[in-house]
Amino acid sequence: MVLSQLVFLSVLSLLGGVSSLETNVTSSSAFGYELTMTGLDAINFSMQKDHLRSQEYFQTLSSEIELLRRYIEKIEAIVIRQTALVSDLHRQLKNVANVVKTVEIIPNIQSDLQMQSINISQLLKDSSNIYKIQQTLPTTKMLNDFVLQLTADRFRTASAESSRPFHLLQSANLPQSCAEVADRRSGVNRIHPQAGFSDSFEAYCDQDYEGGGWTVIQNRYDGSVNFYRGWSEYENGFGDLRGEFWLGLQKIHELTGAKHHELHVLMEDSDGKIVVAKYSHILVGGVGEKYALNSLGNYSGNAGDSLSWAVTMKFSTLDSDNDSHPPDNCAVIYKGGWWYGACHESNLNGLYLGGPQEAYATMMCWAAFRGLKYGLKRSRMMIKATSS
Ligand SMILES: [Ca+2]
Repeated sequence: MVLSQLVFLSVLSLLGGVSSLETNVTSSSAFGYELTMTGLDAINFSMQKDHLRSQEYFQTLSSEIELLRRYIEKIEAIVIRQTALVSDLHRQLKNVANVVKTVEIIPNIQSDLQMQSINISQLLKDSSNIYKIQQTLPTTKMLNDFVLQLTADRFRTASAESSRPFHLLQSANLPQSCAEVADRRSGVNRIHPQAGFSDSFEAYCDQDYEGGGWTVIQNRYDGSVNFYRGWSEYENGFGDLRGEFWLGLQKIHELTGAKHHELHVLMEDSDGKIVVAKYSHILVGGVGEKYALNSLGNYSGNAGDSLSWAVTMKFSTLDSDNDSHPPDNCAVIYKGGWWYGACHESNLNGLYLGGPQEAYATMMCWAAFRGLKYGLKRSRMMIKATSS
């Protein structure tokens, strides 16, 4: 407004100056010039001010643009991060999907595991059965001995049948036990405990120990004969009468049933110490009673009594469990044939192992003498007919 008024006044001054041009030319021209210059200065000033304002405005605009640019950069960075996050999330989702799939097949895995568990327990059961069967299976040596025994039996039966009348005639003259054998030298003799009732048989007679007349029913001293055997062998006897042997339950039954017999059990340890357990009256039942140890009478001796506990016990072997131990067969556990209860304090038909052992009670042992973790060196069971 000021600028336009000045310009207007300047123009008026110029116009007014024309009418009095002639009268006052010099003074009017100077004044107009000054007015014009003043107007131009004002215009110049105003333009400079506008220029400054424009500069300020542009600076402000530039800084705002710069801020905007930075802001955009930040947003771009955020977008990049978000993209990365989204990508990561996508991967995680994939993983979750895989986990879900796995979870879905867990019931199948569980079912498979159950099947495998059943298979394994069946395998264990089968293995256990096989082990049990193996334990009752005879060894090659046992079979060989058995075949030899059968051959010997057949030969004896054949010879007995072919000479029956003579045999019967002979029987009447045979001694009933070793105590009646005329020959006073120790050795194998034929005896016939129950003439006319059962067959005669051979037995080893000890005529040297305590006045002689002893029938040896068990003899062990070097482990050359396997004593871990089945029922029929313990019933009929096995081994060599001139070496290690078991006379046989049927024969022991016949002897002790026919006459009053005492029993002496001689034992020796690895140090050469010899002890004896004496029993005044041994009586072994028949096959119907599983050859039960029906009596032993009174104990005496220096070995200690580790057999009286077995009175009334039936005989058990690896294939005939007649013990008083329901869950297992003591004969299998303790590797012998004996009058087991639940299970024993003596195991004279156990394994032949010399001296102290880690194993418990599986060997030829006698609790009161050297305990149940000691394998004895010798064992000899003898019976003798007495008048009492
Ligand atoms: Ca049993």
